[in-house]
Amino acid sequence: MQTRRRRNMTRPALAALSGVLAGFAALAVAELVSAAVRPQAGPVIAVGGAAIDRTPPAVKDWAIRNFGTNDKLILQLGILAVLALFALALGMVALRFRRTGAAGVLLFGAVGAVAATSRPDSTGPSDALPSVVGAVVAAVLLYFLVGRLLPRTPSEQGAHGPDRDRRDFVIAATAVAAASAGAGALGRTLNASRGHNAVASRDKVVLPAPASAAPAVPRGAQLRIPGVSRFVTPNSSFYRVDTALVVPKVDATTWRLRIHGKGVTRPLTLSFGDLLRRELIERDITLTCVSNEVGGPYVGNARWIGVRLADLLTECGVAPPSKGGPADQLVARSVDGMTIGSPVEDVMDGRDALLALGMNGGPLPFAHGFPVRMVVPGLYGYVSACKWIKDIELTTFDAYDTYWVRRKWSRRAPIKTQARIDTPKPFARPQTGTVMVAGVAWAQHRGIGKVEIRVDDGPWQEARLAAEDSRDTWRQWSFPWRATKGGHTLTVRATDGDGQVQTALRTRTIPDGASGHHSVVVTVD
Ligand SMILES: Nc1nc2c(c(=O)[nH]1)N[C@H]1C(S)=C(S)[C@@H](COP(=O)(O)O)O[C@H]1N2
Ligand SMILES: [Mo]
Repeated sequence: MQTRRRRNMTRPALAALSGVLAGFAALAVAELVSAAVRPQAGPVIAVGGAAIDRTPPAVKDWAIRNFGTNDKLILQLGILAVLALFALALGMVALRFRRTGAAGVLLFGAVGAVAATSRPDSTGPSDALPSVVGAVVAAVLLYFLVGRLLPRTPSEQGAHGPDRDRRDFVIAATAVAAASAGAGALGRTLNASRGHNAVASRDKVVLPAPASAAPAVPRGAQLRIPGVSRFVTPNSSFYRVDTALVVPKVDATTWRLRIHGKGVTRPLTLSFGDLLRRELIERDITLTCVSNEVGGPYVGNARWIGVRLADLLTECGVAPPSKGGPADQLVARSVDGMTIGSPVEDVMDGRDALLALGMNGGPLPFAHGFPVRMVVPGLYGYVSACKWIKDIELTTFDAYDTYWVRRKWSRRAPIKTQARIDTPKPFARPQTGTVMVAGVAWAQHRGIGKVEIRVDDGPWQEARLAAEDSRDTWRQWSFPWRATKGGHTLTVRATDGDGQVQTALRTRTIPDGASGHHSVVVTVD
């Protein structure tokens, strides 16, 4: 038997297309299977999550800085682009070596399976299924599709000739594409409706009136100057920083929180209802991310409702180190495998460290930790604000390093005093005359005592402070500047409630938060 090879350029191109179609089919089937397993077990999510965990801190910081909350979308698009390239290549390999090409597809499935099962939130070997089933289907399809491209023996070809072969391929490829699109869409829909119970449980939440309500925000805490941040950040514009590619949708009715560990004489397991029935307090607290650059956007202020964490810990028999307790670190674990470590001393020193159930008048949004998260005034989010919390373990800093600490961030990270100029914006062109310079300053739990502005290399001049809400919130300030023609640099610095002046020393965000002054360059016309 002798095979005839048609040497034209379209065959490699069609083989590459077969690779891409097989890759598409793999992802579509994986999506469908993940709907039966767990949405987070899908290969792109799993590989993306593994990539996030392995990204060097500097790169992660850069990504957060440049893509903001889009960093996750960019990552997923990147993964898809890499997959598409390999799929192209495998298709072309399969034209010469059909089995090798198909085996290559299986190898990709193995990568997805390993990533999915080794995620910290993995629920077991079933997490490998989306990748494995997707890859097996894709390997078979690639073998089959490329088979349509191989010339048949003259006897097989019979009277029909190469045109019939080409038609066969087009029909097969179209069928694969259509079936994949269908499977993928169905998987998407099923995955979207999986959060149904969680959504229903959130819709049913009615937060009781807090026993201790937050005092009304003083009139005058919010300046009426265009361009200044809203004093209370609406949930829809509250910054979001986390490692979750898929926002965890937790069903509050089955959610439990366990408190256990060193020095815990009475371990507790609490339901959402248990927390709702406890004494609730309401507080305004400003959250800040350690990845916030000087002048950056990762800071927001909200009105939280929650349970005082110190009371719960005391009930469990926990004592702070200063009172002889053996545990100096409280490790919070989330349903998605995040670990966040806070000093027990800080949590129990009288500040309003909360297990928060509510944010700005409603239950927590899913993206901000529904059903329960931690909030501790004065500590950066990565050492205090665990979202989707499910477990609290008392331990020591010596015994356990949390997620970010393993990635070279500091074990302890109180929020550094910062001031930000909200208006004028960088490179603005205001008119000569009085220009309102205004913004926010924060030094949570110490409060803001003073804000000063410097124009070019001039002296520091005191800005006017807006009313203070609490020591745990940011504070607005303004400065009427007599602007003169030409280019000017405006610089701001704050002094905290303890009288400590914000340092001019510029540091990076790693390892414990950026320091230095924010400045804005403007040209006065
Ligand atoms: N489960 C979980 N909780 C988390 C994180 C996370 O990645 N996963 N990120 C922390 C960080 S770094 C910050 S700054 C705050 C941000 O909270 P927000 O997204 O509600 O603003 O959440 C903290 N809690
Ligand atoms: Mo953060």
